[in-house]
Amino acid sequence: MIELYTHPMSPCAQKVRIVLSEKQLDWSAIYVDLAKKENLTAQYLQLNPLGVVPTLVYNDKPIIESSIICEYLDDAFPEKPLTATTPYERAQMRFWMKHVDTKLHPSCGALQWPIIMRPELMKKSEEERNQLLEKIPEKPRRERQKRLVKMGLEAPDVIDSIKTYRSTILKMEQALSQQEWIVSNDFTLADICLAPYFQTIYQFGWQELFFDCPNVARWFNKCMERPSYQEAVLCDFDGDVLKNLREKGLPAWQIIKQHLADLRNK
Ligand SMILES: N[C@@H](CCC(=O)N[C@@H](CS)C(=O)NCC(=O)O)C(=O)O
Repeated sequence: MIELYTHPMSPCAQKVRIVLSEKQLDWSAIYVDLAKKENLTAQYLQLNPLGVVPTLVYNDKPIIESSIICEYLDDAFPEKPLTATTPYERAQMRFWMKHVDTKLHPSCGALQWPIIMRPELMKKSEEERNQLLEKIPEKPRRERQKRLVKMGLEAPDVIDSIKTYRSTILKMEQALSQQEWIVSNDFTLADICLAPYFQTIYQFGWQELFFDCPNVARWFNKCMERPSYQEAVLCDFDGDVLKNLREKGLPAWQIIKQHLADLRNK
């Protein structure tokens, strides 16, 4: 039995859910309420010492880190492979996956966190909030979240995130002008790992971030059209949810748009 500790809006968990769906595996979801910080309970930390979703449990063994989970699933269930075929393409695939983990993921967090998690934390007393934030195991993440709670979208992380998103989009546009998917004409784990970070753009209505990149737009539309994407991601964003997120994303867009214009004028 495969179990996945997950949250509907977590891009890392979305990646894993897309892989599970592509492979048509049976699995069960255990929802971790990130707004309530269930990810920082002693019980969850035993399973995932980093205190994050996703965690996959298979044969009673927990596996953590979303990209590693995706590769693990492709190894353990090789039917319908999602790994690129040639060694060069595999290197490219892993480059994109690493880029997502180290650059795009923190950037997405800095944009999404002030809109979704911060308001929940602000309902708590300052003491309770600080106690929760102190429990975050890794220092860079702890410090970043403290900054984002304190400064919201005014935090310096936000402009850096917009720069990272834009440079990623431009690199993707170049790659996608040569081939159908990000590393070749085959859909691979690299596409799966990138797509949820465009879901964030889409759900908040920030598509202007890639309005000048037709190949990226084509690629994301094709990702969204896949049954796996609909089953693993879009099913959690029905009309009302999407409407609500678009409303929440609008004030942030004014800030992002300004930073974007500054970047373009440089
Ligand atoms: N490198 C980890 C990152 C996981 C991660 O940051 N997950 C987020 C949701 S996308 C989370 O659980 N955040 C909770 C928190 O930071 O308190 C992975 O790829 O699995």
